[in-house]
Amino acid sequence: MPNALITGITGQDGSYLAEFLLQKGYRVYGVVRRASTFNSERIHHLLDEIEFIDADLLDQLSLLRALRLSRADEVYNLAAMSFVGTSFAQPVATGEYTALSVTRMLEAIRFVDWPIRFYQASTSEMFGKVQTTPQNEQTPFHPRSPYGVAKLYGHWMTVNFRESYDLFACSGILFNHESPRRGLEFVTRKISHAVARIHLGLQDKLTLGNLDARRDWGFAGDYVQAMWLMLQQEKPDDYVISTGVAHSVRDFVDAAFDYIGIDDWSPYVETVPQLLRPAEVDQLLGDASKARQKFSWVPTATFEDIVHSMIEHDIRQVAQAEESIKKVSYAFTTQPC
Ligand code: NDP
Ligand code: GDR
Repeated sequence: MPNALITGITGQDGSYLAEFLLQKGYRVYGVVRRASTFNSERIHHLLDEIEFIDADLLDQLSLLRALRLSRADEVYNLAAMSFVGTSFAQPVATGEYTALSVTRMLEAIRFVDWPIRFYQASTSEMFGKVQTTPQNEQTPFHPRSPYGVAKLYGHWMTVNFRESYDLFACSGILFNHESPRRGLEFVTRKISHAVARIHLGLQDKLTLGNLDARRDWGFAGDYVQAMWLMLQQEKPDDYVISTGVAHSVRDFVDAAFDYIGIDDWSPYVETVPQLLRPAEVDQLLGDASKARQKFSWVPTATFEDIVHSMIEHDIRQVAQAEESIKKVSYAFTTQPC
């Protein structure tokens, strides 16, 4: 039974990857950092199957300890400060978490005495201000945010450790991937959640920034399989993972409102300059031919599948939450006082 260590196991991708590896028969270890409440929402159904290790990206010895406790054969380094917006507000912290931590983990791997295969969660944000479309492994980088710059550092350190120390280290250059487990601050989930609330009569406005930005959106469950496939190849390498189809934020809004039967969504949506980024990535479109050729990876979910599954999930979740709030407030109103 191989051992896998996942940093970022409480995040969107970590939860799908943990499910996938458990199904494959791996023993799965997950790095969790201490917080006043354990962020276990996405892995609640797996709590009995995962071994948790207390560690933090900023504390290198805790990463070494995590390697020793897990005796990992494969390390999936998914943990990071992953939100572009926050990276403009906290550029130094983003450098610590998202850039330097990659080196902390790579150095820790160099100091253990068994072979480890390493996956680094790189991103299409490294392409940033794109010069050529679609983007593949040869496309020049031009990041447009502190997050993109930090990830580019992590990418090059992964390449450098592979070249310097013959480490089995892969960088997956993944384009945006979404799911009902996406954080509420990212635009797709912000839209699906707001549209669900509008459908249920709980909200009447959705406030957004740039509706013209274009992204190549895929489904997170498909993308974690590509991470694993990269580590099963004979040689380590870097791969672009994407669907090859781009849509605008406006298209996402359109599809979301269409799903709840609203054609003209203009009364519900407002755009505000405060939500525009200091430097924007206008468009991203990936070419994943290398992954398709090398290990037959293809995405299964379409844009419409993704939008619909997110809205269906959010309608269900918001309705349930409202129901439990009603129960609690009813319980309070019937308390003797
Ligand atoms: P999430 O934001 O959902 O998850 C981030 C994870 O990192 C969480 O588990 C978080 O833990 C953990 N983390 C953050 N800081 C620390 C720390 N100091 N110590 C330990 N753990 C920490 O991200 P996603 O799942 O969406 O993305 C996974 C990775 O892939 C990220 O590195 C992201 O940048 C990258 N990526 C994502 C893409 C996407 O479209 N989703 C595309 C390309 C790359 P906690 O729960 O405690 O906050
Ligand atoms: P991104 O995702 O920056 O591509 O990074 P996000 O969903 O935050 O933004 C996508 C595009 O939508 C525009 N936008 C808005 N974005 C947010 N968050 N909120 C809004 O209200 C809004 N209005 C318009 C943005 O300007 C942007 O152009 C994600 C993250 O998962 C990264 O970790 C990952 O590396 C990349 O995808 C690939």
